[in-house]
Amino acid sequence: MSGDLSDEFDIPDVFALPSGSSYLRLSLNSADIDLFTVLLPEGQQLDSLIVRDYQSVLGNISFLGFQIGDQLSAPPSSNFPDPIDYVIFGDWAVNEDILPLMVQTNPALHPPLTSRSLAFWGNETGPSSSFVLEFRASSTSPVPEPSAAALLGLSAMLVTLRRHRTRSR
Ligand SMILES: [Ca+2]
Ligand SMILES: [Ca+2]
Repeated sequence: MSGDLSDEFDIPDVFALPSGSSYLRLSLNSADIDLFTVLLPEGQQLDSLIVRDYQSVLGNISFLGFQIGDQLSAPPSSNFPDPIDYVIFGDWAVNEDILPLMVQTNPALHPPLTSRSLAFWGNETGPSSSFVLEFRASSTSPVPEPSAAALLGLSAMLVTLRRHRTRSR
C-alpha cells in the first residue's frame, strides 16, 4: 500500500489485517498527517508493529499514536484532549517492535492487542519522513479446547475398543 493516507480524523483509511505480516508505507511532512484504522478479525491479535525502511534526515523524529476504536476521539492537534498511546521514534527504531513502547505508560494494554479496531495517527513536525510499518497478526487460540461431548464420545470409543480386544483374545 502506498500513496497518501487520510488527513480527516472522521474518515480514516481502513485496512483489515490478515494473519501474518501486512505492510503500510507512511510518508509525512509538516503539512501532512496520516490517519488510518486497522481492523482485526475475530480470533486475531496484533502481536507486533515493526518499523522498516525509515527515511529522513539524521536525528529526525516522527510521531505515531493510536486509540482503540474506529477513529480518533478528536481531531489531531498539538493539544490533543484525550489519552492516547504513542511513540516518538526515528531511524533508531528500524527493525524494532514499537508496540511495547507505545503502550508502556498504559497499564490496561499489553501486547498482543486483541481490540477489533485501532485508530492510528502518524505525524511529522520536522523534516519529511517516509517509513514502512509492518503489522504482525496471528490467531488468538491456536489450540482449541476439546468439548465435553467430544471427550464423552472418545471415552465411549475407548471402552468399545477395550471390550472388543477382550473378546478377541
Ligand atoms: Ca502522507
Ligand atoms: Ca495524509
